[in-house]
Amino acid sequence: MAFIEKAVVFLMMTAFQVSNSAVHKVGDSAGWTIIGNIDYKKWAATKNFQVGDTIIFEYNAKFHNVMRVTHGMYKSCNASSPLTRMSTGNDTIKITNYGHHLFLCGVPGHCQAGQKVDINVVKKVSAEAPTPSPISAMASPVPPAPSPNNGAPFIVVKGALIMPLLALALSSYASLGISLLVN
Ligand SMILES: *[C@@H]1O[C@H](CO)[C@@H](O)[C@H](O)[C@H]1NC(C)=O
Ligand SMILES: *[C@@H]1O[C@H](CO)[C@@H](O)[C@H](O)[C@H]1NC(C)=O
Ligand SMILES: [Cu+2]
Repeated sequence: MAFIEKAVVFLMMTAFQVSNSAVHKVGDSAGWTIIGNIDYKKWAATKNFQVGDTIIFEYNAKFHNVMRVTHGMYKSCNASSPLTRMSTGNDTIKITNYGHHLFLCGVPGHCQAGQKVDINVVKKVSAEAPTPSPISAMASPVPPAPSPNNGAPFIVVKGALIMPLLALALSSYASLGISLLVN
């Protein structure tokens, strides 16, 4: 019993993790470098970049930097007027919008040697349900009825998770009622 409950909780936490934002270290363990001919195009192609994700550039700040550039500058490895410039050796970028986020190393010769990366953030196409508006969420604080073939442990765990949510929803509902009365 206890094992099944733990397993269910673990599965639920894993499910939540999937929708959470990810952290991507450019070049993985190799980092941001010209040593080893890292193929950053290949690296980026294996990732699924999403809005909210974090990109980390880790490198030796004595030898490299990170510049965010336009498409034209990216193509021609022109580092003369970057949009932004970072040089801490451990630069973190939070993705806030869709599209191409283009970076190169501004040290002469490095971009030409392949130290450039295109972080292409595409819109998620999954059939994830849209977040309900606060009003409709408050107006229907009824948990879904458990299906008849659910095992008992699952219902226990589900109930344990749903009760605080239900209490929260009910209290919001109550405060909504009060504010409606006040108005
Ligand atoms: C690099 O970009 C700057 C600014 O856009 C431009 O003035 C310059 O001519 C470019 N250099 C080369 C080599 O293309
Ligand atoms: C880089 O920064 C991240 C947090 O943003 C930290 O977890 C990591 O340990 C840092 N790495 C180095 C080498 O300082
Ligand atoms: Cu470099």
